[in-house]
Amino acid sequence: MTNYESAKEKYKKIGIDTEAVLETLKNVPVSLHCWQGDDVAGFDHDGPLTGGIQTTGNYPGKATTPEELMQDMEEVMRLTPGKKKLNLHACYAIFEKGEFVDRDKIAPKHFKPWVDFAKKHGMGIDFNPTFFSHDKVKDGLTLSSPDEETRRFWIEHGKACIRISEYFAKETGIPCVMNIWTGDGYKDIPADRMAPRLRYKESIEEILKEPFDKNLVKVTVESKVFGIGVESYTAGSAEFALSFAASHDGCLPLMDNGHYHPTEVVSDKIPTLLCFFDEIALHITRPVRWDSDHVVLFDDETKEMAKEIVRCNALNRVYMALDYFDASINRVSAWATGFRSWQKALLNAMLTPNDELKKLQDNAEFGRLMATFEAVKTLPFGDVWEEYLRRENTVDDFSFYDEVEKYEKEVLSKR
Ligand code: RNT
Ligand code: ZN
Repeated sequence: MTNYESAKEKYKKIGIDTEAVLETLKNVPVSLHCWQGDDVAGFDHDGPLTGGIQTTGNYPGKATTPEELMQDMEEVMRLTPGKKKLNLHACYAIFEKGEFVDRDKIAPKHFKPWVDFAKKHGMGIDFNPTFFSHDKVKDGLTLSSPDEETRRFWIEHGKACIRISEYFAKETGIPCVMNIWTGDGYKDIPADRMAPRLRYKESIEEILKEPFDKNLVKVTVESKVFGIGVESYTAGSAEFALSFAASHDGCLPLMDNGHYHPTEVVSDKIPTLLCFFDEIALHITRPVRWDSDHVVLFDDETKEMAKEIVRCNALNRVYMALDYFDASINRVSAWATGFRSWQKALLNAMLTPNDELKKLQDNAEFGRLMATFEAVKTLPFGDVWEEYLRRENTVDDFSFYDEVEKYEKEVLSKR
């Protein structure tokens, strides 16, 4: 009997069919962000990363061209099990030699190579307007700016991105999630907290006037509590994003688990929002003390978020996207480790006897509930994980870094 077969028996005893679990898991799409590959640089500007976000580290071998970024992403896909969706930012537009088009004028054709890439790998595409790292960000503001010309520019950018998102959906046959996040806010105590939010609200409403098919493009609004240099106030606060999504047809809230106060947990917010929204979206990251965008690991809160999605039966109601960027270690390793961790968290959630545990809660058998929770923790999860990797033709955990090192030697070190 193999380790997997013995694990399968153990799980069967608590009512879990590991075969069905593996079949489900490999078909759940998770959005793989392009921006771990080049420290959120993109191809449409030379300036620094702004908007209250920052990458730290300068590990060698970073991708600097679309070809390199795609090559690295293919390596990440080879190193990870499970179904992927491609997540792009508008600043990753690909121009012809000598061509430059500003963000208010970008068009589907600037993303044609990405569409070809997605089709080659059978992936859908998600999209993000890039409201940062640009000289039209005025005094740290975009959609909430009091300056009409600035606001107009960024509204036009949003509209262009809706057109591009619809193009992605039509080309791939898979709906595109288009996420609006701006770093708009103030370093120090503002004198007016409402007007920027009203302008932000009106700007998104303007963007949404662009005609589009709501079944093809899912517009999400991402909130944030603070950013670097934007410590005192952000226009797109949690209440702002939630209220906006709740009051605008076809709009969904997006929660990034790095964007809340340290004792708040997104795992508890997932079932809450699922009571009110048909669909919600997530940015999965790892905050260390703050929104530090560390690589996602198989840690407690990551497990808990996955558990909530699974036990709410909401795998088809939650758009899951990864969002982290670490430049201090091998970027391909960082990228793939985060994806593998989320796959582990989903598998772990599916290997939990959720129905039985729910019954214990309803029957107020709290002692038994605690004991069962503890018993589940030492089930042979690793044996099922290994089997999943084997079936997905993916390297096991202990050989993973050897593969990374090989790629570093053969490709990254030559850049
Ligand atoms: C920033 C937000 C945002 C970005 C990406 C690059 O704090 O999390 O989602 O990380 O758009
Ligand atoms: Zn995010």
